[in-house]
Amino acid sequence: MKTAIVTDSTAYLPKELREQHNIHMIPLNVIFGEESYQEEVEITAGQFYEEIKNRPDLPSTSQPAIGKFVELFESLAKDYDAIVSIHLSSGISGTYQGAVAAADMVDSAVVHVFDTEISCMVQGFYAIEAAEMAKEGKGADAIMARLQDMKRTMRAYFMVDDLSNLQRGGRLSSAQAFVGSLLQVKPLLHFVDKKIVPFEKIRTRKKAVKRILDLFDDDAKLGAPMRAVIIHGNQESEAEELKAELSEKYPHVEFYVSYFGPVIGTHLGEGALGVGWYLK
Ligand code: MYR
Repeated sequence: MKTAIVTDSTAYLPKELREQHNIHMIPLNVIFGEESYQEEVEITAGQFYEEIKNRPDLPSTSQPAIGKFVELFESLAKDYDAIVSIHLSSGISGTYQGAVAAADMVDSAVVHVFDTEISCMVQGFYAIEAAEMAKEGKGADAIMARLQDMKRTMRAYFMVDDLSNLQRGGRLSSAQAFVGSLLQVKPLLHFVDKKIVPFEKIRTRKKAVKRILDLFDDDAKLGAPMRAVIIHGNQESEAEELKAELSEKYPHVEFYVSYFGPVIGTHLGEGALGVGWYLK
């Protein structure tokens, strides 16, 4: 049984990691005025953060066209018996629904579409586990069951420097009055039922980071093998420092550093920081 693993660009798995695990990637788009760029293919995170410095307005984003999904699934169907396609939360993007619609149009392979209910490298963890299982020859049903099971322990908390981007893009699910009261602080955010909601109101970035690390410690102190990622919006050195500190404190945890790329960066703005983890 040969199963192909697909994820979208918002998993922000670096090319080497995708190649190492044989993960296929379909890009979302970031749109500056009339120009649309496929992220991770035509525009890197570094170029994106450079570009937004010179522009008064943030760009917009769009999901991959259904035709692109069909093209990819049909080409993979030549070499694989089944496809598992893993995507960012259906509560913040139409990408998952696009993949489901394309899966219905492809007869040459069975396509299973998975809604991670999250995004970024946390989504990437699902893709990596799926790829590890596919390499061992496990079938799509077993992979889908494991992905579903991973949701039990998957956690992610993040914060942004300026909440107005998320609010403007319509990706913050909360009562308007509550959002207004959050604009001056650094609320911790997380996903509930596929949508982004405030977790706690916190006054400063330093306290928000500390609170995330306390939440992480609640799970990590149990000593079970875990994977964790620190995700940054153009703050690589802060993320690397945090990784070094945490790796020393929690030797049983496999740490990664990743980034909020162009599409997610459009909605979070520069300076966002998040930590995600799960029990292996
Ligand atoms: C689209 O245009 O379909 C893409 C919309 C993406 C919305 C992104 C909202 C922010 C997600 C933050 C994820 C943090 C994960 C740790």
